[in-house]
Amino acid sequence: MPLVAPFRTSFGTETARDVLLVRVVTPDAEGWGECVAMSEPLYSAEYVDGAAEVIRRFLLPALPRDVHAQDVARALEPIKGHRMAKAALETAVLDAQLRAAGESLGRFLGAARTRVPCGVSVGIMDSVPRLLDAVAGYLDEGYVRIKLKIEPGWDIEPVRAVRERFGDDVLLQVDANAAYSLTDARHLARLDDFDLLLIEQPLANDDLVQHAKLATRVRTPICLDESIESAEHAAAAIALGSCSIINVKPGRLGGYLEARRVHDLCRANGIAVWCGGMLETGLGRAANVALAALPGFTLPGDTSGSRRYFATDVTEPFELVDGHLEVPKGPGLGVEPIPSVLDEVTTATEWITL
Ligand code: OSB
Ligand code: MG
Repeated sequence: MPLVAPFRTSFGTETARDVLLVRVVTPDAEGWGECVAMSEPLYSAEYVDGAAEVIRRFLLPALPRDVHAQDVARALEPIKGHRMAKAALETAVLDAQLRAAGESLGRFLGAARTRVPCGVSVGIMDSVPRLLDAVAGYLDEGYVRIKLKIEPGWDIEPVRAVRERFGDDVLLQVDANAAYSLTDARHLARLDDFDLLLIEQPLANDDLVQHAKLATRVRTPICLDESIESAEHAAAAIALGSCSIINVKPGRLGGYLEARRVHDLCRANGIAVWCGGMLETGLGRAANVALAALPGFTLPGDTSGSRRYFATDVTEPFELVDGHLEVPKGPGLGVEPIPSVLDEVTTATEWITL
């Protein structure tokens, strides 16, 4: 699916998403799960063709025919990693189960609100004026929080420019996608002047100890994304003091059930969470919005409207109302692919019978 504009981060530029959708068909219902793995293994080790392969070859054969969503993770446990692939499968099973039971995902997860406030993730641009135009457009659309992607050479100046143009009241944060090292601590401390909500994943994915050291050298709160692949990682990061905020991304964590576990753990430990995104279509977006309605999600998420990324979404588009998205109320994800749109973007399908 083509993106409305290139999305540049410190690890690369996306112009389209190659989306893997898992559709589970049971005697009672069908369910959908979106795999958030990207085309190339640049954000994490997973990539979309690898996810398809591991699902086909290892994950599906490990599932009992009548598996309950709550038992999927345990059944898949012997297979290491591949959390985005596992998440897609578990979500599809859960969606089918909830549709059969007539229960919405929000209700199942414990949503405490009917709508969630929305932030937007703004990519690295060719120039500061272009960035300011993009941010102005998003603020006009009603986004309540701006996240700027940063990298060495695109950090202090764009943040300063956004603060100067839009003022101190705009909720503003940055995401480095692991582009810095601890030797950049003094440079990163210059961001302290701009009253940011947080700096997301400044250092490498596996650097929990270094993030804890960085946290003593910058005042801006540190938020982890890539580093947290499970509730155990979250517990370790909290114990070490590596972060005071966690970006909860269900794909990265292996599914919505593990995401809820991380939410519960953080809530009990006074660690704020917010819902991240991976350029999801309406299917993944619907599930993220349900998750973001849980009570511990105290910061706006990267739950933007469909048109932030796609001119035509595979579901009815999610549209901001007063800076918020409505939590779907229907059974399961509460949204379905529009058959004609799905057909048009489908490049391959594969059916596997258990
Ligand atoms: O680091 O949060 C990230 C997109 C792809 C991979 C990683 C990240 C992102 C985003 C966009 O920041 C979030 C979204 O709007 O879906
Ligand atoms: Mg991130």
